[in-house]
Amino acid sequence: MRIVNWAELSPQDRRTQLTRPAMNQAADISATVLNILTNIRREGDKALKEYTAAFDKVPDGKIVLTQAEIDAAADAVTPAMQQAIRHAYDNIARFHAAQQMAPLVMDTQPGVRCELHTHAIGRVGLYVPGGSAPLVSTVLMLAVPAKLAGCRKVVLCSPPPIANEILFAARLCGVSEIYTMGGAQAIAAMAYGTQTVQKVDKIFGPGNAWVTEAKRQVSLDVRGAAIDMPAGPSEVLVIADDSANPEFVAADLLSQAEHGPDSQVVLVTPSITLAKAVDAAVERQLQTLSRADIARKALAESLTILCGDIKEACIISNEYAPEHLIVQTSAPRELLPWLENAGSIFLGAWTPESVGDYASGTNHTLPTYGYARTASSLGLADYQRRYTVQELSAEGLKGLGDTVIAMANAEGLDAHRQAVVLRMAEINAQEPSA
Ligand code: HSO
Ligand code: ZN
Repeated sequence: MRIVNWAELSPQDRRTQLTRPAMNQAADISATVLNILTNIRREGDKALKEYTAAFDKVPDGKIVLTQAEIDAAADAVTPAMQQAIRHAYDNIARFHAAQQMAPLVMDTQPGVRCELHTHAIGRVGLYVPGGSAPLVSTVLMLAVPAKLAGCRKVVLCSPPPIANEILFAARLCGVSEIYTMGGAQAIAAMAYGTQTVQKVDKIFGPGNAWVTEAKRQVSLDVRGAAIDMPAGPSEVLVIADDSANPEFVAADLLSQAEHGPDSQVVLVTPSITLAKAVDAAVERQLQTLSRADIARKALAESLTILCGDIKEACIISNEYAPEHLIVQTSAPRELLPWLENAGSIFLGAWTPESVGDYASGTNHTLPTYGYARTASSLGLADYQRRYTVQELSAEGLKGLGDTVIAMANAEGLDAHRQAVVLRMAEINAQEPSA
């Protein structure tokens, strides 16, 4: 991995080092994606069939899986695998169920009641990518909170052939409908609906550049659907000091690097000894990995930053705002107050990113590409909307009316004023005069 010394870099160079590579395909594919979206929006199933035949190789347009097909595939999953998926499911369900917010009800002044409630988003669509690694964990991360939030309709789509484990997890989570389709056409079908595919209100899940661009476009169209979050390539930043086990650090960097050639991997450490030991360990461990080719490509773009001390490491991490932040230092929890921008934080030697990716209970759907500065990790709240309620008694309106009248006067909005004045007059008329 390339090593840079933070103290020797100018402010401009520091910014450059922390800049992610541009996601430059977006411009090239946006016109094609728009075309797919428009055709499916206008022609529904007819266009969808053509795209799924061309891209997903579904020849007869049969994209809906029957319950019998789902059952046959799910039942074929080995008992050991079923047990692992159930174990992960239990932890994820426990952590997400606890996120349910109690309604907020309060009187801001006597007779003026204000309430904050949540309601599940009605229909959600989950996208689970196919490709070289079928992400069964992603089914759990997307579908568990959807069901716990109480979404009425939870549909899932994934390009064929859908792995049995994905279907087992989807059935376990109570997904209502499963479609074998992928790519921009899948996003379009869920966002706009077709004769076969139910329109959804919000779309969740990772995907390739086409899926990401399609999600972006439908989220900007009022006829389309909302989306979970903007997405970029997956990434990890590790803060480590001399106390860290270089083999552990190397393994964590590699588990990110194996996701894809565009994965981002950054090590920040004040210790040149550790940096060198990690580098050697990465090289050794690469020999044993099935996806070493992919990992090598990601590592070629990756970076080790030598910093002055651990506090500076935190500042660098905040600047980068990583999706995953792993802290392997002598007192990792003490750094938490310093760490401002990260999607999910993994504290200490016994907490590899893998546990959060699969089964600790936290969600692995996280803001990438620096969006961790403002965006949050996926949770129950993303499947709900908040709304407020207010109710005033006559006493409440009496106590608040003059303020509202004064403000309506200031804004020159007579009808607003009148709505209060009329009622105040009625209240005064009803009150027995003293
Ligand atoms: N690290 C990925 C999630 C994942 N890892 C799924 C393994 N399977 C993005 O957070
Ligand atoms: Zn992962």
